[in-house]
Amino acid sequence: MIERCQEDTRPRFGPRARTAVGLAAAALLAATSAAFLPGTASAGTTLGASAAEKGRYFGTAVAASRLSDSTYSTILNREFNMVTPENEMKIDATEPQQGRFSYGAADQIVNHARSRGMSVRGHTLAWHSQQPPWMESMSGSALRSAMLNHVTQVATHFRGQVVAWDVVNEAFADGSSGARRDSNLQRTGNDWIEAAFRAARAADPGAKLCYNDYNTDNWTHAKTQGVYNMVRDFKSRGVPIDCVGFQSHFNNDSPYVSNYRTTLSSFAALGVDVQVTELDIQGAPANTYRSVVEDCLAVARCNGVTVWGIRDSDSWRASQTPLLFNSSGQKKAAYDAVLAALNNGTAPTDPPTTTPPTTPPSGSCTATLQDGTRWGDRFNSSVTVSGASNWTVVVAVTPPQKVSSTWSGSPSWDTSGNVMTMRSNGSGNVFGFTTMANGNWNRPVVQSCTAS
Ligand code: 9MR
Repeated sequence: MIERCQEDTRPRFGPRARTAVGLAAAALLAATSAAFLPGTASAGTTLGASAAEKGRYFGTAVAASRLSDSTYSTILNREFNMVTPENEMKIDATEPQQGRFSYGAADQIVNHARSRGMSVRGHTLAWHSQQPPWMESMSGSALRSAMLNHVTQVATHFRGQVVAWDVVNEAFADGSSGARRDSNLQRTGNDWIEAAFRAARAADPGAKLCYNDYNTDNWTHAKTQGVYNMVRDFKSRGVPIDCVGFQSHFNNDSPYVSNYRTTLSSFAALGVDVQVTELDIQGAPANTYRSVVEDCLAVARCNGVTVWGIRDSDSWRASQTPLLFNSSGQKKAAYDAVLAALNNGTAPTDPPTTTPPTTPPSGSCTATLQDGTRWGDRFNSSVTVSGASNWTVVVAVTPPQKVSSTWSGSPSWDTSGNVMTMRSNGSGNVFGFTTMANGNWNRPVVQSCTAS
């Protein structure tokens, strides 16, 4: 993990950042509202304040053209503490002609948000869609250079002003392939995504760098697994990725599923933060909105929820009335459900501090694998270690099996993704993991146990 700039006062996502939020962001936010500060005793009465009490944020997409609508801006300023420009930071908006950058509408949103103590999520630096015509017609190394220059220029312009970037948006295909989406960017080479992340890190080392996509909510879907495998690969190779955004546009064709929490927690277990980035739900059923918020709050590394618009009339899917406020700006039942879920939720706890052992243990240990619960598509295993408190256990699964989540240990992976090295993390001598069978039900194999 790359160290953050110490002088950067942007609020940070995540439980490890809460001390920083409490100090650095206090200075930033105190001028506007004490209710933003985590730790306020009473239950919040707005979405942003309630989320902040739980160490999270609650955000919305914002259109610059609507800021002059007083009903819109009144709700925005009252309820939200994170803003995503809906279209104003996209490639066609920020570089309409090659090499000529245009930031007026994006700056307007950023200034509106930051002057009121709200944070900003940048959306988006590299995407197959909403490219300006000059970029749409490019290919090969010229396109690769133009894309990297765009990432560098835009991330540099907003350096210090956005807490996170959707560096790459929607790069995976729908359907059963789990593969990358074909696009002019993809055809520049499979490494275009990691190249974009490295350029963004160089341009703004203080921003969290996220991959963002839709239809990645259902843990069993190939697209979800495809993104998961990319993130796992990036983490294992040191590609600078910090977070994964789940757009979560739910409707009758792409409904909320109860394994959503598993999806969020499985990605988080890879060592990235997760966020719900573009939430809207057809018909705005209160129960589904509540479930989404509860799922986020149940995952320590889920930093916040952003809805994709304020009133139904602001939505890209207005006819589905999918948002928390009706077209007159009145709170809907889903609003009350979300607020209640935030107020009932829990703040993430900081990771336990471990006391280093006084005498360094050495030598070997024994690791015994036991079968756990089995489902239609996956199974659990647990491993009990004896003979050491500081241990390293290597476990292999059989391709095309994939380990989807782990607990009570610190995992790392070889490049194939099939060999997991699990290190003790102070939480005991039993760790566990879930294996997606992908048609193969072989037992995982313990290859070694080493005391250190
Ligand atoms: O809400 C955005 C809408 O105003 C634009 O016309 C549309 C153009 O592609 O993009 C919408 O936002 C999308 C977001 O940038 C990425 N995820 C899907 C969103 C809904 O289409």
